[in-house]
Amino acid sequence: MASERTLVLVKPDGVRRGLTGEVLRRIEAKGYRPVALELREATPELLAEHYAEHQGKPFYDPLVEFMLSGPVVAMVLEGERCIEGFRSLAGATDPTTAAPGSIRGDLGRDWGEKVQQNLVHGSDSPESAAREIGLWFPNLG
Ligand code: DAT
Ligand code: MG
Repeated sequence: MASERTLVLVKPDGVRRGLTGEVLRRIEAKGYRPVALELREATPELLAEHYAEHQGKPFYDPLVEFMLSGPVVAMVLEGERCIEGFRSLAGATDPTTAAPGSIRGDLGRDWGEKVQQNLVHGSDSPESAAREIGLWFPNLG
């Protein structure tokens, strides 16, 4: 299968807790390579597009507020099947029950917030990846 790309975010909780290096270590140890990487402040406009599928859900407003609470590290990874591969590294959405061995399972937990603070985002399909990479890195060739 041809190599593919995915968009990964270390969310504000991960940056705040000093876990960017640990996330990158796992990504690189797995064999995926960043082709773009930047410490970035999200904006409400960018997040409205990024999380368009979640608009109207009960956790949407807390999600946007959380994603604006500090810088994120945005990156594009490349590698064969890296979209599903990174989702597997990340683990399930709920960090309390995400499998040990995964980023969310090893490093995340419930903090009693309305929104799950689960350290990382990864695109969930080739269509999402293309859309999200275009949003976060419009000039990437
Ligand atoms: P994922 O990040 O695993 O792709 P998602 O796209 O369904 O999950 O949701 C986006 C983010 O919204 C997720 O990372 C955390 C938050 N979230 C999702 N479902 C939630 C819920 N039921 N309660 C609180 N936060 C939730
Ligand atoms: Mg998602």
